[in-house]
Amino acid sequence: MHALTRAVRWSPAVAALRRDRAIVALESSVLAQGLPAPVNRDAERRMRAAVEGHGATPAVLAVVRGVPTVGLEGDDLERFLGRDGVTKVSARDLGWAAARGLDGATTVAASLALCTAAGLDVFATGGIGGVHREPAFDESADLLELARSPVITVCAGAKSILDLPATLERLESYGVAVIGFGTDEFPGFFTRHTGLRLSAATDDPADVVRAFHVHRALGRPGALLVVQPPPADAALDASLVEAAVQQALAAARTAGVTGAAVTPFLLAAVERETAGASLHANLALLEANAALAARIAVACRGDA
Ligand code: PSU
Ligand code: MN
Repeated sequence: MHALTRAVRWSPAVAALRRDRAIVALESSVLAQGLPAPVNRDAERRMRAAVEGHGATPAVLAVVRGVPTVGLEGDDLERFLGRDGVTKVSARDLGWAAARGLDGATTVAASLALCTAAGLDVFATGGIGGVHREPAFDESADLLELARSPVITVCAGAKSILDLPATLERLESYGVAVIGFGTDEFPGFFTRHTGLRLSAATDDPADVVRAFHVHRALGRPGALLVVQPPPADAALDASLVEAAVQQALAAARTAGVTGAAVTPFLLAAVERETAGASLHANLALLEANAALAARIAVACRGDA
């Protein structure tokens, strides 16, 4: 058991279950910035049900009116799903969001920081941020936080809007282990295949747990990134996605979008370009990742 920190508040519902059940942490930026209303509500519900269906407890991470929180629920969750007045919070923004009493939706980077502070071992998301393709240098803080957060992180790879070969290279430089689950390729978020080979692949959660224990015993600082392709019936065709991404990048150039706004802007543009098919894929993969994270979290506890 990790030391508890007063800097993080546990919701009563999650706190009541934390002794007996495995917990799967979930991010909130995907709910408040990545997905439009009202489907963000479906996403939250489906992820929650997937985690519970596999015997674990979901805990959405967020900064709630300035308080870093494990378990975003009730009226607070409603505010975040409404999206208005909710700031996108990366790791560096946590202290500031708290100091100003903001509602902050945590990205992968900020969520990993909260996992580490709260002693949570397993985290699920849709796709991590990574190295952007253009126009200027832009690399998501998700990568650096993965390098220093010893957390099993389940995702469908990095978002299709990114430079995936460069992102995978960066993960290697940073010492982040990448394990394919049911694949030996780095998935393309909306697409199942990228042709980017991985050196580790399994379809057994126990392998992930064993690797994590050794990783921790050696004092390795970083994450174990478990990647699985999006479900086959929701995945998109690579050429369709690439065409949509090109359109989205052109729109971002025209609009002069920079900084934290880039990722939400590109995701929304891809959604328009694919007539909502990307949204369908996004929801399906979030649910599948939450389910896999729950299986791993349950196996992790059994093995502790
Ligand atoms: N994946 C999605 N939708 C999202 C994100 C990921 O399908 O909204 C969010 C995650 O919170 C991720 C963040 O950490 O985008 C990355 O943003 P940036 O590139 O600004 O670091
Ligand atoms: Mn950025």
